[in-house]
Amino acid sequence: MAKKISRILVTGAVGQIGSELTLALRDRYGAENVVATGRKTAPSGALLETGPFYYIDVTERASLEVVVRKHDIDAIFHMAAILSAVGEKNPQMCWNVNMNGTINVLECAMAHEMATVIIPSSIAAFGPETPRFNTPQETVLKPRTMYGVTKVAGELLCDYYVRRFGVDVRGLRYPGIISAETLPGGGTTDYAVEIYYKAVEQGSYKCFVRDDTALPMMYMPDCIKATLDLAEADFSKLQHHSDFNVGAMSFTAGELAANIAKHVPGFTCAYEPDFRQKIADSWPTSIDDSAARMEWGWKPAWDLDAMTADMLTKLRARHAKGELYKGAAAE
Ligand code: AKB
Repeated sequence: MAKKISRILVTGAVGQIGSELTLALRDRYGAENVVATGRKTAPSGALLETGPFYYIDVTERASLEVVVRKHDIDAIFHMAAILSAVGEKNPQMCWNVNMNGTINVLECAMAHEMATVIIPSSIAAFGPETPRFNTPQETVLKPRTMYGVTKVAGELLCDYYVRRFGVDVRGLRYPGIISAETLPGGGTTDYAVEIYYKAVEQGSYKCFVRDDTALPMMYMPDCIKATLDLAEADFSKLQHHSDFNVGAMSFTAGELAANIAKHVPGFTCAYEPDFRQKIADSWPTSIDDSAARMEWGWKPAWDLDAMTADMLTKLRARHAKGELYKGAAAE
């Protein structure tokens, strides 16, 4: 019988997804049962005020072990990772953090017979040889970025621990995630978040990919729901484990700018592609997520129109309080 999740540790809890996921987990499992951890960046008030927080380095197993033992942890949501753009600037650091972090979490989960471990993957696992439209679940995985290399290796490593050691590991291939609370740190899809902040702050944006660049994206409430639903799915019904495709919406940078302009009169967007264009061009434009739909009931709720209206409402409220750009990239 599958074990029940009771006491959770979140790595990368100060990052874009980790910061909102930690609060959602605290609502669900009780604040004192969800331990937030980060490496360097100071946590926001909400993270500190609502439950325990520790600084750890996932590349050092001992620092993870101390917190796991102290809080008798039985589930880890491993969100700490170096993303694609930063990874291309420092590939060795990307390999070290992503691979050693992943194996330390897996070893720790095995040693403590944990109920479950969530280790996300990404659309970065795909590469230019992968079919770009409606990218299948099973397909060519030949990424060109170090981040993508660590995601493919991570998926294989996680599935190895499932089959070889019986560790309950699950993961999703996140698309670009868009949110109004914490800025992403060093990804290629960051333009789809920054554009909203700049629209609210200054009514214009300089985008680092071409206007015809189409990528799969997801709004944060769907991202949190997908992560929690997968974590709580019946393990015996899962045929896949660490590599679920999950889709929500796909649009070009130009369509995104036009959508924002409907709500921000006079909004303008200029396009000045940099090194991240090549990364974006190697990723899918849309995702076939039928395995996730069939195996654990995945269904997104947010589309571009609804997301834009919600993002702008939230960011305008934060702007009025003088809060924007405080939650910069976290490690
Ligand atoms: C990135 O752009 O690197 C990430 C991702 C798609 O995993 N947001």
